[in-house]
Amino acid sequence: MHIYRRRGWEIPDHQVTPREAVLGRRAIMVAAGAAMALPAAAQSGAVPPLPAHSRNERFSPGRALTPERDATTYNNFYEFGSSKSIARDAARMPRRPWTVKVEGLVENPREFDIDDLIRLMPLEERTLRLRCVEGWGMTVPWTGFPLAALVNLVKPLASAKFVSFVSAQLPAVMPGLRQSWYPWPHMEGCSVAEAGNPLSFMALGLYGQPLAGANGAPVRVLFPWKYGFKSGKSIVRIVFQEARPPTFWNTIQPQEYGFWANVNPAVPHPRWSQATERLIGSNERVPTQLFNGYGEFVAAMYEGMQGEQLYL
Ligand SMILES: Nc1nc2c(c(=O)[nH]1)N[C@H]1C(S)=C(S)[C@@H](COP(=O)(O)O)O[C@H]1N2
Ligand SMILES: [Mo]
Repeated sequence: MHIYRRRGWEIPDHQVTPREAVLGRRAIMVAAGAAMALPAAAQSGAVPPLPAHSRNERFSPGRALTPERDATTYNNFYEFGSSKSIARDAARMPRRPWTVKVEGLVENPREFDIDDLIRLMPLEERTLRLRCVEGWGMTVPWTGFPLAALVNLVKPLASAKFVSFVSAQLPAVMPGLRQSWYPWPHMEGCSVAEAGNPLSFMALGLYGQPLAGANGAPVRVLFPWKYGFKSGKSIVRIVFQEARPPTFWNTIQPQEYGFWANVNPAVPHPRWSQATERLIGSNERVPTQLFNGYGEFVAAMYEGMQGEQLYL
């Protein structure tokens, strides 16, 4: 396997095109001619380019990057349907105007226009792994800001114990919402401590470009040590609260998808093993790691929580 480890003097990850992506694109152009457009080209809503930002190497994954084309065309986004091929439909996501309301048990509740939020927050690029509970994984460079920066701005009250993340519910562009047996809107949650962890991230971009609809435009949350279903897309509302919020997959099937959902290769899903994962793009199978390899940053948060189902 080709592992790409960036050194300080090298160019940012988003400027490095993985070899597979180059070959894939060339093959597409030869096969379909110049009229072939990647889904990103047709995104709806004019979005300004991401402002200048630095790179944060603290969480560098030591794993090859997933080709951009795979990360942007193989997705889970049930609002657009339950297939992996929703990128074309999700390109209809209206990315502007967009507001994110932060409310509940905080000193400074606030409704942010997305571009004001971008100006206020400390932007950085960081490369993270994402591990889906279904058994696949990817490694991509995200641009965004630490969720902790937003938490510090709104100042949670001492009574706030949990945070919920509500995704957009836009019937005009989201055919998946017609699947009325799902508990829309998509909602996810974490503890206030988890929201303040330096690994928790609010992503605005992928591979140096503003997020495409498929990856959760214009802003989505990322908890890279948890199964991917915790990382809600297209966030419109963040609520600080005392009670643990109901969450999407946990409501649908609590025996299969827990609230904490920390990645653990030793705890199988009731219907399949979690010992290994398939890297999308290369299809290589590699061992899954406890906390998706991020234990040094997050394990301490779960000490003394033995009574909880932390790994499902
Ligand atoms: N709103 C919303 N967020 C979501 C989902 C979804 O269906 N709806 N799918 C989740 C799942 S299961 C995964 S694995 C990741 C996938 O993120 P990606 O498509 O950017 O790889 O998004 C998560 N966030
Ligand atoms: Mo997932």
